Amino acid sequence: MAVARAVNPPPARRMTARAGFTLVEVSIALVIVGLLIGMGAQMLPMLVKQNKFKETRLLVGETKTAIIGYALANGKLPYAAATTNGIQTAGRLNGYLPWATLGIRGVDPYARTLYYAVESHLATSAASSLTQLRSNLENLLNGTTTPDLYCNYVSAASNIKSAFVVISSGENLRVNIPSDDNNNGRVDINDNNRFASPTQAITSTYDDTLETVEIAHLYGLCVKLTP
Ligand SMILES: [Ca+2]
Ligand SMILES: [Ca+2]
Ligand SMILES: [Ca+2]
Repeated sequence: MAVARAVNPPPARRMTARAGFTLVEVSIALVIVGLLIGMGAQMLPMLVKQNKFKETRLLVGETKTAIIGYALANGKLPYAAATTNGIQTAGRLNGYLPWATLGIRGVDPYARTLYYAVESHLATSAASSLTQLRSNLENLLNGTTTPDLYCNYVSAASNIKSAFVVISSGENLRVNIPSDDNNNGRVDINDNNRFASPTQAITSTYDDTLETVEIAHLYGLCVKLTP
C-alpha cells in the first residue's frame, strides 16, 4: 500500500508540484518568441524576392521555348510589339514581347511586360516556311547575310549571334545597360542591337533576366526537322 502511494501521489499534490513557470522562464520564452518573429519578419522579404526572381527565370525560359515553337511552326520569327498590347508591329525589330501574337502570357512577376528583339533577317510580314527559315539561318551563319543582333557584344569575333532575345527588366523595373542604350529603361528603337550576355551577373545596377537563342542553335533545330 505504501509503495502504491509513492508511485501514484494524490492528484492535488501533483498539480501543486508542477504548477506554472517562474517569471524568469516566461521572460526567456517571450524573448525567444520575439526573436523568432523578428527573424521571420526579416527573412520574409528576402524569400519573396528570391521567389520572384526564380519565377522570372522560369517565365523567360518558357517564353524562349514558345518563340522557338512559333519559329518552327511559321518559318519565321515575329516582329516586336510597339506597345504592351503584345501585337507584333510590322518592321519593328526591338520593343515589347509580341505575347498576343505568340498566344502566351507576357507579364513578369514584377507586373512588367517582357521585352524582345529579333534578328532582322528572320522576321517578315510575308508567309514563310521551315525551309526558308533554314536557308535564312544558313546565310547568317556562312556570312552571305550579316547578322545584326548580338549578345555579349565585345567585338565581331567574340559575340553570340542571336536569332532573338527576350528580357525581363527585373526588380528595378528598368532594362539595364548594355541592353538599354538611351537610358529610358526600355528596349526600343533608340537602342542598338547589342544585348547583355545571358550569364551576366546580377549586381546593384543590373538585375535583368535575359534569354537568347543562337543562330546556330535554331539552325540545328531546322536541320533536324527538314532532313
Ligand atoms: Ca533591370
Ligand atoms: Ca531604350
Ligand atoms: Ca545595347
